[in-house]
Amino acid sequence: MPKTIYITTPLYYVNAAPHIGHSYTSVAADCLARYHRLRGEEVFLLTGTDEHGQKIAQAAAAAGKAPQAFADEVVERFRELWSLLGIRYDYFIRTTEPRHEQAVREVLTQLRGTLKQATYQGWYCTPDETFWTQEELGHQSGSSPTCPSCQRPLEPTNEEGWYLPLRANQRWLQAFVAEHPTFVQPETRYNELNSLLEQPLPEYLCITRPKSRVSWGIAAPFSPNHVVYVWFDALLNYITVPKFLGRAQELWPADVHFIGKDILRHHAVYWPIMLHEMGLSDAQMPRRIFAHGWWKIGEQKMSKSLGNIVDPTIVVTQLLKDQPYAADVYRYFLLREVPFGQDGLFSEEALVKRLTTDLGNDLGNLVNRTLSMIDRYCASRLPLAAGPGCAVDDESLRSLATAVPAALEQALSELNFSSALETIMRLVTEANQYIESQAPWSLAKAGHTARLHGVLHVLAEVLRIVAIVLQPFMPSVSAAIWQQLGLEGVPQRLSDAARWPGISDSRALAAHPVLFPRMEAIKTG
Ligand code: ME8
Repeated sequence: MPKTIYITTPLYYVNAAPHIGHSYTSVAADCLARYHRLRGEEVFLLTGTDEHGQKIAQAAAAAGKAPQAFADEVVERFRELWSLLGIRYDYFIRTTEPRHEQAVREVLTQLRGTLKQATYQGWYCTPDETFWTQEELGHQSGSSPTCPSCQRPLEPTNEEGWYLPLRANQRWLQAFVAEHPTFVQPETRYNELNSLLEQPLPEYLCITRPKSRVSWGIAAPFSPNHVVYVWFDALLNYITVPKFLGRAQELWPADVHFIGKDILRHHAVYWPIMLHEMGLSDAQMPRRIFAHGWWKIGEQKMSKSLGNIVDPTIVVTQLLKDQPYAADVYRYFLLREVPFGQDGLFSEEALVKRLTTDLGNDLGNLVNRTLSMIDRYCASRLPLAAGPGCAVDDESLRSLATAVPAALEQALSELNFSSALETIMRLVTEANQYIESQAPWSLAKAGHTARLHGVLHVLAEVLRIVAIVLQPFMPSVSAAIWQQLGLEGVPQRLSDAARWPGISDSRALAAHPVLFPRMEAIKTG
């Protein structure tokens, strides 16, 4: 039985509602999952929320709520957003789920012999829930160092607890990373990991917290005075879920962990070391970690704790309120605007520009013009026959269209979403140019009916292919194009995209309202 493709998102903290950054990771993960399903593969997409730790406890206290009640409320914001954006996950794990808590305790019990009990002196970043040793802070000395990752002030820590050996695993990890050049992507992050590993790692990672300081966590099984460090708890979800669902054989190892570059160290250092200590072999390590870039506002990372966030729900339901496929417009923007892996600047102007140009002027226009001409010149029925004459033009568009699935495959094997969309949109542009060069209205005037139907046949086939290949990116738009063409259901198989012709009976078009109403409607609406 082929392995089920297992894709994960980070477990987002429930200290505040989700913003564009969170939606980015989830949209990318959903797009990849949909792509594999379209290829006929079995896929399991795991997402969820990270609900323990000091940061959540503090946010709950500030809201005057108990941590669990607070988490119960915020988690709904994530679920609602994923539903709004068409994120189709197979399981939603909350780290407060008893089955997960139990599994974490079991792992700790199993690791008890390798853990060291000691007192830790160092620095702690509460917003990142991350320890830093004086060594790692390098040149920063004195009493108020800042976090190397988020630049916020660190708090001194002096804590008795249990420690996972990091440095003892460094050689193993270095060798593993060297032998698996695609373990971390993109290449910049792989290089970042290698430079990190060129320096000595801290000797240990403290994986417990004294209850006296942080009570909101999973009780450590062997110490009544400690809870489990939130990162140790959360990372384990990737393996606890397949285990408690009884699907570990089929799912593990994870194929892609999607993360942002802010949590590379946790995923590419702590996580493999945890798994290695748990006795997993090299072949059982996660296959790929992709650390994408940040959405920024000006020079700063968009972040809940910096308070400079853009709420995706507002973008979709207010800014794009007149768009029938608002969520897809938003998905398109995120995946097309910035090469996956690089940072991007979010602005409403940039979003509206993509909507107006790529989607309105190019894609929407192609669909609308083609279907209106089929209405007018073919009595609203899809023309089946290839036309006489101009075979060279037809052939060039046909070969471009039928090559798109392979190009998509290549781009998505590298998780290059923007390049995949660029390829699809190139086909759209070429098809619009084909309309100009073939001028169906002139063919109609001159009475060249066979050629006219041939041109519209080519265009209908292009639309059919566009509907299929757009499916992972814009599922509702894909379904709409498919239905407007009068085809049944929704695109099911990527392999159908390379077939030409793929429309075998002369179906009647369905109603075809404009897919992307013009910009003015947004402004005045
Ligand atoms: O780190 N741009 O949760 P978190 C792009 N609970 N992506 C962004 C972003 C931005 N400005 N801001 C956040 C945690 N993200 C831990 C994870 S996993 C076992 C535990 C995305 O709520 C990006 O994927 O802070 C980043 O890694 C994640 O949200 C962090 O979410």
